[in-house]
Amino acid sequence: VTPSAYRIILEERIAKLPPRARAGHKGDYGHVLIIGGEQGMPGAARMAGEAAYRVGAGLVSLATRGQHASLLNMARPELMCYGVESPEDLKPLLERATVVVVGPGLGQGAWGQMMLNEALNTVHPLVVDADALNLLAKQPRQHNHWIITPHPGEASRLLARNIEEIQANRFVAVRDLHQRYGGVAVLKGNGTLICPGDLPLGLCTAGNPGMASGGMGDVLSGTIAGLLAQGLTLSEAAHLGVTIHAMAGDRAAREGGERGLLAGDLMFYLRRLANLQI
Ligand code: B4P
Ligand code: MG
Repeated sequence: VTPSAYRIILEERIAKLPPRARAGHKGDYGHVLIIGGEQGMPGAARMAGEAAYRVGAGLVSLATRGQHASLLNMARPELMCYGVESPEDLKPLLERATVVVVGPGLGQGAWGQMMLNEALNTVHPLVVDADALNLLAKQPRQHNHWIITPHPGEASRLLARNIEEIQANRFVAVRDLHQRYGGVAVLKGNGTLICPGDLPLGLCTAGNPGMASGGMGDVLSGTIAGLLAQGLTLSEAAHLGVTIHAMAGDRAAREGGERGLLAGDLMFYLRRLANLQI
């Protein structure tokens, strides 16, 4: 990759969300469905869902394990939470959604695989993260209507090369992810890279190591989905989502320091950044 093939995310790449119309209603701002929350991991789905709301999605539903549905609903009552145990349970939820996220806390068991298979039938924009990526690595396929958001560990499985190799050649890796899987590829980490396919690579210089803590990735996938729900394209949502997620992490770290930063601390700043339009 030559230097001219990539550049820092420039302002022109940062799409603006239009102001909300005076008579706007929740149906105008999309319906995000988050699929995840296998046993022991309901929090991941909750954080993705909350982030989608905080950047402006009109409605957010969670499709999760049956025993987690009421717990998640109590934890964040604005989230509509459905216990799903079969593809038939998921179908009507997929029909109502306008954007789908699959992966946060999905696990790699039979339930997760079943949910992923069904989610891949959607015709709507799809964000694929976490264990959905680990499952995808076992059965690679291409789509043009998805954004994949691997960290270097997931990228190593998706590309069948070791993490050191990925990290030493991140620009090559993100392009290879796009070529092998289609859509928009986001390679997370210090200096997150975005390969939209039709534009030079984007590099995000915001973010900090305080963000190396559980749940940060789930907040990113929900953020991107919330932006897609408001009508941004895959490429616009990936660029704006990565940028405001990293900036929210920087603002939260400025307040209280990097160490001890929690993914949930970003929510307050995500809302501000989604409104301020950086
Ligand atoms: P998992 O155990 O699968 O982690 P996870 O559940 O996906 O975590 P989460 O969803 O909270 O965070 P994510 O990374 O998705 O995998 C962790 C394992 O993967 C590690 O033990 C390691 O083996 C490997 N791995 C992951 N990242 C690695 C790296 N950078 N180098 C080497 N090995 C790595 O999302 C985190 C979010 O925070 C992203 O948006 C990311 O860009 C941001 N972030 C994290 N650290 C940052 C930093 N230093 N600077 C800027 N942004 C940062
Ligand atoms: Mg993750």
